[in-house]
Amino acid sequence: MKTSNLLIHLYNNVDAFSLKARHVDLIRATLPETRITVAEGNHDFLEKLPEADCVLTWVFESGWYEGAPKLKTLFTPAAGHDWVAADPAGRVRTFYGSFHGRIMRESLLAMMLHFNRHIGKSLEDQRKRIWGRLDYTDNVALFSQRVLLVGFGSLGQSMAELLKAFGAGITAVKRDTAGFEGNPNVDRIISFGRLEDELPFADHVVFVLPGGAGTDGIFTARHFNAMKPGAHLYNLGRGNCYREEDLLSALRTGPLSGAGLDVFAGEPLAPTSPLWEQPNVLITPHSSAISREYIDLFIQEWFKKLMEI
Ligand code: OXD
Repeated sequence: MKTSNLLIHLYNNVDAFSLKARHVDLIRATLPETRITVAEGNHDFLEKLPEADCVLTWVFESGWYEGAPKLKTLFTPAAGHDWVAADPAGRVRTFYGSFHGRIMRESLLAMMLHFNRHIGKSLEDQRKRIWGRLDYTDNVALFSQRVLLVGFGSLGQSMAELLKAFGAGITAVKRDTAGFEGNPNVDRIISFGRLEDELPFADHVVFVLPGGAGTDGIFTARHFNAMKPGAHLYNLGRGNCYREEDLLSALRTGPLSGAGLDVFAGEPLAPTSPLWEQPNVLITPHSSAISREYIDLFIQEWFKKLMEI
């Protein structure tokens, strides 16, 4: 699709999520015939919006579409639909990012290896100058383990590719499995209704689900009870899919041995949350997608989509 008037507002308080001069240079070089405006803040963005036919932005409220009569396409890096509303009139095509998997799968792997290789213990021993070589009998390799990916959109699929290379056995859970049966990176793909049958066999259960009413509380206390004793849970999607009280209870009294948590029911995680003090929990501050390559990957994906649409 040809873009004549591009308006960019890609500032984010996470520096890696903000547009840099080198990105603007690349866009100018790739689209020499396009008029490119980089907004200087929200006010400037809204002022320039009436002329734009394509927008790259982190935030867009549904009421703003009325003030954008020439707008045809809107692209946001976010995977979730939390910050950019779709056009209520359905006129403007809105595209959400689907490039995050290549970054987030490395964050997931770091969490898994942290638990499998007892890195927390090594750090603690190092601080105390302890040579605890005899305490690693529980070390385990991913190639002997089973991973259950709850959610098999672009993130889950990318994670499966990496975990498969490590030799892990992989089952994916998807609401609608049609068309995914032959995926070469998973051993099995099942519908959500069969999740409870798989939980007793999974060493690692990974949540990469979108937020919203469709996933609210879908993993219940009954599901936690069905998990394999000693299993680990990871959440890199949204924090609404289980109750944190149920998670805590599974961490304190079993069956869970640990959890790697990047997202929470409320963010930032409250200083009073008992999760901070739970010893078998690894907390990251919704940072699993933060990486220097973030905006480069977004722009690559955007160029590709522009050619396709
Ligand atoms: C997203 C995120 O892109 O959570 O949705 O970072």
